[in-house]
Amino acid sequence: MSFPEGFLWGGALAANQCEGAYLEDGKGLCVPDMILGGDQNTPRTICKIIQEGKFYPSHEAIDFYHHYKEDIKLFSEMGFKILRLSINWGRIYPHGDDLEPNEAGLQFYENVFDECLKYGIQPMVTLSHYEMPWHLVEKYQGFYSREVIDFFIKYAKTCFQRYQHKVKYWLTFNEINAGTMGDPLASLMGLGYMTKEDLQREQPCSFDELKDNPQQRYTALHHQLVASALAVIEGHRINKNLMIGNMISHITWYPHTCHPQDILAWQQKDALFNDFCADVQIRGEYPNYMIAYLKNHQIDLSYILETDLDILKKGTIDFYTMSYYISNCVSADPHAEHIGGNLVGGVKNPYLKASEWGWQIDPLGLKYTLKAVASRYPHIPIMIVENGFGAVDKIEKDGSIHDDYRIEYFRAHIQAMSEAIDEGVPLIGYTSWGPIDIVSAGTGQFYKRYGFIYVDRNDDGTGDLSRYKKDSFTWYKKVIETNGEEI
Ligand code: BGP
Repeated sequence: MSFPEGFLWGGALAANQCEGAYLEDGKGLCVPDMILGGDQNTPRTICKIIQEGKFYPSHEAIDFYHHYKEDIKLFSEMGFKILRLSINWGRIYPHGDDLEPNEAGLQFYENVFDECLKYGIQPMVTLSHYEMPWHLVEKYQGFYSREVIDFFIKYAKTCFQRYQHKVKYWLTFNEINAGTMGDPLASLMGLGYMTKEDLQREQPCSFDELKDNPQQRYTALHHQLVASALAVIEGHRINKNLMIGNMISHITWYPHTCHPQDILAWQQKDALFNDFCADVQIRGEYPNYMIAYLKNHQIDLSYILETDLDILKKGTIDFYTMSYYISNCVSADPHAEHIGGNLVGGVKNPYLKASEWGWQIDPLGLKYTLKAVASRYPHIPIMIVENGFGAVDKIEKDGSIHDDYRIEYFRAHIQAMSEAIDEGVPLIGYTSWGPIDIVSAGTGQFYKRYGFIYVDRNDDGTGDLSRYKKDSFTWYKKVIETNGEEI
């Protein structure tokens, strides 16, 4: 086993999925606060008017806002070296376009970071993990409006200035490439984008009913890429020692067969989904294949200004990070068997098993992916900032939770990481997703759990929020203690 000295083991959370306290201490409403929870039979719905008496998972979540000391202590017990958290934009600028930041929000994160540092855990910050203030969605259609770039930069600068001596690793946007897919949930969460017509709706509607406008969506994504590059420039101007990265939702794609048509379909999918945003952020320019794709799809590119090209060139990132959960196949055959249940779709791989949500489990795919990323971008380090297994856990009468399926998932993925390192991949850290049970982003459920720590919280809003250690807790502690020698 070959994890380097000082390898950054830890976990990753998003503010909106754990904090709760959705209107406390001056926080404004954010995108997830407007999305109702679903369950196994009902999809999530959205409405611009909060529905009294209905269950919104982000409003209380697992109340990390009031439990952070207890939770960070548990993370330190596992030996975490790093904790990836997001700052909720709406705690700092409640409406997004406010003139002054909200001191109570700034102080909250200062306290959280101090608590981490007390245990030798370094905090790592995502500036925007699906947490755009709702006011920016309603008034500006999120990043579709160029003005939102300035609001984001003001927010980013406030955070860099305040926390530069406590936080070294920063990510601008979570899964910035999510907006390339045209899925309305991903567009809203990632870009804060909805069409004008859909924003008029006064009744809750499911995401399937929302419209996609590719011209507006690609405009919004471009503005987000410019905002990200500008944030890198500003962050480095404030403190040149900050390490500022991107964050890619990496779905590993395979051609379904070796038919040349499948190979071409796979190549295109991989380029558009995985490579495009990373190429812009690392190489500092739009790749030719993307310009061609947009033109071929009648997208008017006049939203790309000359000055933007300069910003993209200068604002390249310091390290590559990704989430990795699954792999899927691509087929040119429209009749190939598709997988249901996840946002990105894809064709079934007969060699892989899937979780209850259709997420295909592929540890070797992680090795392949790490090697592919390292050879595409050979000059920067890599960190996996999300990876984990969403499953239904059963709590026994004595409070124990036997989650060997989760241990099995992690064991195989950590093994794959170590093999990739042996083959030359410059991997510097690993933050598992949801080290404590939190709200699921895609389904809004508590039923889908990721944690090493169980939280007594259910989809009907019941549960007293007590924390319990699962079997995986002790297992991950050992992994960290032995620097990946014992898995
Ligand atoms: C990623 C998001 C996370 C997270 C994770 C698991 O896409 O960055 O916020 O939730 O996926 O997805 P889910 O919660 O839908 O199971």
